[in-house]
Amino acid sequence: MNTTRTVSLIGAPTDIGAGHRGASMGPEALRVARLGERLGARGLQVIDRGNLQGPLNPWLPPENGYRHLSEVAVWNMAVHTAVRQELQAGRVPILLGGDHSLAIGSISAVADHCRDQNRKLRVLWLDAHADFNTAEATPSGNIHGMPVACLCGNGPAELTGIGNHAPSTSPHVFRQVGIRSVDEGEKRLVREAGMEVYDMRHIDEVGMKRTMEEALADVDENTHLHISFDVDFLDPSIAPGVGTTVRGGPTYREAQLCMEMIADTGRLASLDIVELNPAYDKRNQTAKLAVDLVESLFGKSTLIR
Ligand code: HAR
Ligand code: MN
Ligand code: MN
Ligand code: MN
Repeated sequence: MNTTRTVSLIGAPTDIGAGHRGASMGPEALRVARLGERLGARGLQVIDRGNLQGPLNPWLPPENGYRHLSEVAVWNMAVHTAVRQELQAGRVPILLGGDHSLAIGSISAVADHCRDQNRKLRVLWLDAHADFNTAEATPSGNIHGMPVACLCGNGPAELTGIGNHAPSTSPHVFRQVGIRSVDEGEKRLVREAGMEVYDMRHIDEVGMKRTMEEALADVDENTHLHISFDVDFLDPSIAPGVGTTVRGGPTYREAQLCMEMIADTGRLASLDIVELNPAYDKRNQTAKLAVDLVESLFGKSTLIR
């Protein structure tokens, strides 16, 4: 039996949904930090699919509450198709963002796949932000603040309709970890949706170990575990290379433990690495840290016992 897992790197070089330019350079920064080689050294087979293509960023103000809606939709359709194709081939897709609006394309593809395969979907959303905004609640119109809402059917048809099923998924599929910046209207929406949020206050109080035990509690044999890793999840003192830093995030060791506990489930089946912004980074340190953490996600451990 061939048990070698194959991962596919899919670059989506765009900042179309973001409030700062530069996340478009994320895919190359991750390659320069040797993401593919490091995963290869872990015994994984790695295919680099190169970069998807899409519209340039016109950098316009919001229209009806959204910035660049049509361009965001085009990028997400490309991401959806690419991710779906890798899943159907039995590979583990790794989306190299790009900003977090791209999770609409990747998670809608994962949700379609799970529906076809009769598998339970669980999404761990590692982020400083809840990304649950709507046109009414958003302070910015930036769609990277809206992907979770769109995936749950609360958004424009151009985005909620991506994939075979609208809505793609529902709030109970998500476990959000590291949250510490949620807009007022957005907070109300998160509460009403009953989404499980492990915010920084929770992590402060019970620690990362118990937080992850809770977040992973009902992951079972039949679970497809998707990780949406927004690099601004991390404390800015270790990860300055993002557009929207929020202080008070997980430390290096807390982040490692989070990744190691996910690896321990053995159920990781797809991944987004998003919001890395080399324009705000120094000597590619944030990309290197992201690669280090992704290695742990795929089973690299400092454990001796
Ligand atoms: N909540 C703010 C907004 O909607 C900021 C969102 C920032 N989002 C990301 N991704 N960086 O998590 O504009
Ligand atoms: Mn995000
Ligand atoms: Mn974020
Ligand atoms: Mn589909």
